[in-house]
Amino acid sequence: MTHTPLVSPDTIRDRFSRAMSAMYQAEVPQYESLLALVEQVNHETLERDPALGERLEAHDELARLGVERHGAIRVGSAAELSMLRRLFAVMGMHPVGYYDLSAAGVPVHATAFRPVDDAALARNPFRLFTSLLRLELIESPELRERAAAILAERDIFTPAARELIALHEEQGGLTDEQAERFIAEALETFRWHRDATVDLDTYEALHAEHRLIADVVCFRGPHINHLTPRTLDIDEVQRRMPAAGMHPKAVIEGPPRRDCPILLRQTSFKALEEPTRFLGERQGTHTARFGEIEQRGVALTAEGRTLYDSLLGESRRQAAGLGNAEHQQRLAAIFADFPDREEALRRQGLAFFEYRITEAGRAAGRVEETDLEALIDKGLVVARPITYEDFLPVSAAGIFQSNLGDGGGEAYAGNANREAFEAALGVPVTDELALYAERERASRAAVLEALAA
Ligand code: OOG
Ligand code: NI
Repeated sequence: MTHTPLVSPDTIRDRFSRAMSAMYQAEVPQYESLLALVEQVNHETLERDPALGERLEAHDELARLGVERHGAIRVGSAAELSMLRRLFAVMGMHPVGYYDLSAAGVPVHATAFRPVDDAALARNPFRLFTSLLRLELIESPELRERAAAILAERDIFTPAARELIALHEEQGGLTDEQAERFIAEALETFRWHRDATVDLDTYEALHAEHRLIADVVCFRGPHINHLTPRTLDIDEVQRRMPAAGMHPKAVIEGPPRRDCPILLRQTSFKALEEPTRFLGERQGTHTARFGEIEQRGVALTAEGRTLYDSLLGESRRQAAGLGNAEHQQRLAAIFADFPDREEALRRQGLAFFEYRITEAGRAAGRVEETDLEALIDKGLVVARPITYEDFLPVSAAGIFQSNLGDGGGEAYAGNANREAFEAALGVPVTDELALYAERERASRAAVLEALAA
């Protein structure tokens, strides 16, 4: 019997993310313009700052930059969410983090499906922010039941996608030919449908409760609603967006511009109004899809995150209503309290770093010193910031709201329910801080072991 080799999940994810990007470019022409703008600005940034290019190269991040994207979808039931978990597992993407958006007036909670190990992240860090609608937060019992009944009627997966997912679980992987079929079938789940599954009155009733409920309930599937490329200079892309025909939201979410970028900065342009056909041959429109860009920095420890959250809270109090330029100035002034040198971030335990031995370290023979900062001073070890691979709930809420209209409100506030989310998902979500901490710990142990040998 011949034995056909299985393709690695990293290869399937890489191919799938390219196929998704091609599909979205064909669906949303502005996305193509956005990719071109980001590529241009990244190119100019690297020309101007060759040291940045060398650093990215040393961190295995230069190669992934051109393919790096995250997207987002919203699903309506536990069955859909748990099947998606199995679908993403085929591509080596696993649920990391729990995000409660009810605090921001959006009746969903979410996780990010993403690769977790270093080699997989370096190959293609494709991530999908995946929200689950919380029907239990809908006040009206009739509307809640109506929405649940509509959702119960649909299957967002093709029969072949279901078969290939089961085959993957049985065989422990897919062959090249099966992987190609899987990609084509899985893509169908994320496609845009111009035809709603409900009549206009039903759509409007759900929309009146919350626009997001209409978006999740009234269509055949969880259309991908944005794909976000990673830029090296978000301020510059934001500045050039209007000239390229894109109108960004008022302010950039997240921390201000810094010498040592932290976490994640994001901005988006408004959702498009798209013609939609409702049952009974009625025409209408629906806004679902938008554009977003992001710039990523170092992952913060729990202490760093607490400091970030408190400074961000202060900025939100002080900078509410300001335009982007003033907003960024105010933010920068408040974030002056957040150390902006790598050494300080390390010494104060605010951010995660990965340690590697240098050529000099390898040549040094047996070294007694075990203090990493002393070893760095001697040039025997280097520390590299670990890139933040996740999302930020306050930023995500800002992105949701800019696309849903501003009337987010507090209607659903204070309703985090991680246990219910994990029960729907079928597994616990991985704690993102534990992943970064383990990566730092393992690199430190490996360096010290090598120097002591
Ligand atoms: C997801 C919004 C969150 C991000 O990057 O934080 C998000 C959505 O609108 O479905 O994409
Ligand atoms: Ni996003």
